Amino acid sequence: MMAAIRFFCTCRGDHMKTTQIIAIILISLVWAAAASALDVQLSWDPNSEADLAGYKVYYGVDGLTTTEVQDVSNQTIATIAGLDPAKNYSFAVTAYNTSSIESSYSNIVTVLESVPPSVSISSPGNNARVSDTVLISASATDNVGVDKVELLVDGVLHSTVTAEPYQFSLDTKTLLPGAYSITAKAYDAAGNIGTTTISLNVVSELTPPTVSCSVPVTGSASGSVTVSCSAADDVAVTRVEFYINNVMGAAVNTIPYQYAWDTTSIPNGQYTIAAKAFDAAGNVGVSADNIVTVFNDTSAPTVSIVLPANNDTLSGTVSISASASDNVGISKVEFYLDGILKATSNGDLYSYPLDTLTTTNGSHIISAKAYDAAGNIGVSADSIVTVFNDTSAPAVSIVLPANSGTLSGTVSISASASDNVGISKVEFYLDGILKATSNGDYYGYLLDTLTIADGTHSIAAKAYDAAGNIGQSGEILISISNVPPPVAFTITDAMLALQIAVGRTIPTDSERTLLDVAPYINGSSVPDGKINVNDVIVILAKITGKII
Ligand SMILES: [Ca+2]
Ligand SMILES: [Ca+2]
Ligand SMILES: [Ca+2]
Ligand SMILES: [Ca+2]
Repeated sequence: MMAAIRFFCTCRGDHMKTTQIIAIILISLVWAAAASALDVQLSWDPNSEADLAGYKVYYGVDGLTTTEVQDVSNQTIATIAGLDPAKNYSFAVTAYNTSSIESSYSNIVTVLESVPPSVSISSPGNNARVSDTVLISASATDNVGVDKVELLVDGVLHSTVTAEPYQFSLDTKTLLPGAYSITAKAYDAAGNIGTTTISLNVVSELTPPTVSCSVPVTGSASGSVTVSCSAADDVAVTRVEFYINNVMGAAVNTIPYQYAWDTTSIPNGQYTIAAKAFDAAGNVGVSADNIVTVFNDTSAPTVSIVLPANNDTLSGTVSISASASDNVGISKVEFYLDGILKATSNGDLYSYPLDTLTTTNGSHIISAKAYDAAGNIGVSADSIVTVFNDTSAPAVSIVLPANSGTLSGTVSISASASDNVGISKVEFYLDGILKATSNGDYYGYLLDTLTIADGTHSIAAKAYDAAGNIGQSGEILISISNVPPPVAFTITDAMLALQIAVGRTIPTDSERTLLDVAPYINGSSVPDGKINVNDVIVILAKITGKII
């Protein structure tokens, strides 16, 4: 550290005893930071006496009562190093001659302490936003003493305070909104100056908007979620910003303050929703946090056909069933036949009845789709089935008895039946009334004709297949005759009748002769004298004229 001080020394040279340095003039004084040691450079006018031997520099703190001295020989320049910049130093120079006679002090020059006050602005903070009247508080200290503190706004002196507290009242209403530099300048008695500068942002008002938000979901949020905020301000809300996990998602300038938050492009998990509301002065209100759990179901259900099994053959109405599961839940299961939607099942049991008669015989594909609430779709493997419905009726015909036959006693009734699939039973009808059912390989039964009246009867059969198709046979007509064989009446029978007619066991010869026993059968004479069963017997009693 170098301070250069130049003295002009005018020394009268006539008498060394009275040698005087009559003028020492400071020509320069330079030093660096006060915190470091100070070097002061002195120079002075030379003494012109012939016996000059040298110079001595005297210096002391706060005057020359107590001094240090340095003999600097006959140089007219000296550097006093290592001084404390926090102290006031006084300097003087003497000249001495070859007889060691020393002059009195030259003029005394003083170097004041060079430590500036330290000053800071404690409030408001740097870059603070202010409005109306702002109290600016500064603190200033100095190694010696603070004389005054000045407040400058954008470099222009605003006011001065000479004693603590160093507080300044700044009316910002006289300022246009914007940034201003605020400088506090502290002076000490030595004229050292400490400064500090902050920036203040002058705004029209400082009341921030209020804002609160809601996310109208319960439980997990998914898809597009509407975040709604309400905001109010003493002047006007100019903007609401929406934040998801502290990252702005949207800014809205007008009511309604709503944000359609798309949750489908973010990972599932917990999110913090908040909003900031701004007014024209730049004041910001921040909402409370809303914690939302996002869950978007991206897993499709699994589904499989349980019934029918692959390669099953189906007929009639069959139950189609599926098994389905999902990480969240099944909303519905659709059943497809050959790719065409046939049924939708919403309940716990995923099934429906398929009437295979509504489709063609042959190979068909059964499949199912399962949906979850998020619209994910699981598709089952195909179940390949064969539909076969028997629509062909059996053929049936009566084998025995032959048509138009005459029957008596117990006779066999039989039929022949065939079907494209198989006969399940054959029914036998007599005169339209079911008489017997045959399930075995042989379609027949025994008819006891004695249980029915003699005469003409009809016989028919019906053949059934497993599908309920019925084949009807042709009708067979039979004649039943169970009358005993006719018995021939003889002359003996006629004699018996004569005996009954005459009232004697042995008719007389005359009666034998005169009575003619002439059988008439059904109104006709029977020349051979025989009477058949059921014939009407007419006995003529010529002798008595009686007719029996
Ligand atoms: Ca000072
Ligand atoms: Ca406001
Ligand atoms: Ca799912
Ligand atoms: Ca059939």
